[in-house]
Amino acid sequence: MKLANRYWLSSAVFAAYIFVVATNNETEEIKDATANDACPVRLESRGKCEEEGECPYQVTLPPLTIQLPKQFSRIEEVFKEVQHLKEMVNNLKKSCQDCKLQADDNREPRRNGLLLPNSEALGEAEDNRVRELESEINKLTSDLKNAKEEIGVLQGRLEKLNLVNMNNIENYIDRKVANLSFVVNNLDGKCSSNCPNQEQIQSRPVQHLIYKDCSEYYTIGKRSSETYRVTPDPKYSSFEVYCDMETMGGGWTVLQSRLDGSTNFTRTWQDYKVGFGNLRREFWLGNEKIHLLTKSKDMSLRIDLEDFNGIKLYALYDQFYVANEFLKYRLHVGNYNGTAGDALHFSKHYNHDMKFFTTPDRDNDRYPSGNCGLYYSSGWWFDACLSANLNGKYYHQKYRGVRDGIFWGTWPGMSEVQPGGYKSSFKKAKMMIRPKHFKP
Ligand SMILES: [Ca+2]
Repeated sequence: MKLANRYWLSSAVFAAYIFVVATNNETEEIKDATANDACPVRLESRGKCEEEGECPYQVTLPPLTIQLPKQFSRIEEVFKEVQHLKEMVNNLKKSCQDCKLQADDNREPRRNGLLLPNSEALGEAEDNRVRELESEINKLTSDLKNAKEEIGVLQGRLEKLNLVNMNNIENYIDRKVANLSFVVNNLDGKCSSNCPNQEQIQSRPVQHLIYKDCSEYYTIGKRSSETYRVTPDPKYSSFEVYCDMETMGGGWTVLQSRLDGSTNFTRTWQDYKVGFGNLRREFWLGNEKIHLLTKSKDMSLRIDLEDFNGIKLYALYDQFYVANEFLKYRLHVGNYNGTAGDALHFSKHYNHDMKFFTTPDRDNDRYPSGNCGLYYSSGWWFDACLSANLNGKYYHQKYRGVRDGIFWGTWPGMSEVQPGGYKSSFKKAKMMIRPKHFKP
């Protein structure tokens, strides 16, 4: 650019000179100069002509001074400024490149120690890698957020599940049973109001009436203690029970009896469910039957005990209910009265109320390190483990070792036995129920 400008300036000066010469040819001054020998402009041939018309000539021009307008001096300044600006631009360009290289260095200085600042391809690879990492981080952040939301949902479900605990289920079932009982009773009423006429009755075979428990047999005048067939729930088949028609007025349905050790009470879950033994001697009526007998009426439980010294005491509970198998035949017992003491609610740590049934082969107790049913050789509503167990082994006299005999923790002198000392057992034990509001 500088050269071009100089060339342009030289051309302009020469053109101006030619112009002056051409103009002066027509003037008086030129005429005078031609006449004058001292004329500074001379045209002369040099050497011989090789051919005609092709002789070399030279023009000798005098030194020429032209007064240029002031603006021409600006051109040189402009050249200088332009040159200066160009240098500045080049410097800036270089600085920019340095900056970019430095930035590339700082972007990922530790990448395997192989970063080559001058390699554009590698720089591009670095950029791609950074973008990949950013994408991965975004994805991980999104996943984390989703996982957090899922955890929140699961926690909510867990809290709801905790609310639906066993008590709620049991209450729900109880309400359903109460509703069904109400409906059945209503249907019974409708049936009796639409009784068939006398001829129809006579033409039919004689139908047996249904008795739900021993108290209803008592009500129709039965006074002898023996076995009777009861149907506590018409939806299930009837079964035999032993009725005590003497104790406290009678009307008792016996659930359990111990008197001579003739029946083994170390039994399985299934045995305790359906019942075992001899109804006239020793037996367990069966958890399923006990549930049916207690589920639709408020029942009282009476426990009679007799030790080998001939002492007879009793415990009476105005509340007694055994839940169904789904609820592991859970015991509900309360409102104690009597002489033997409330061993079923012995203390805060020994309480059989609201406990599930446990057998040697089915651990539902509250003892975490083992099975109380297995350790004490019986099926019972064990806590962790016991302050009462009427299904323990039958000992005919005092015994030592594990207290796995028939046991009632509030019996006089029963809890004072030293560990390893002799333990008392019972000669007789009996559990029986009748409706809470029954009046013999
Ligand atoms: Ca256990």
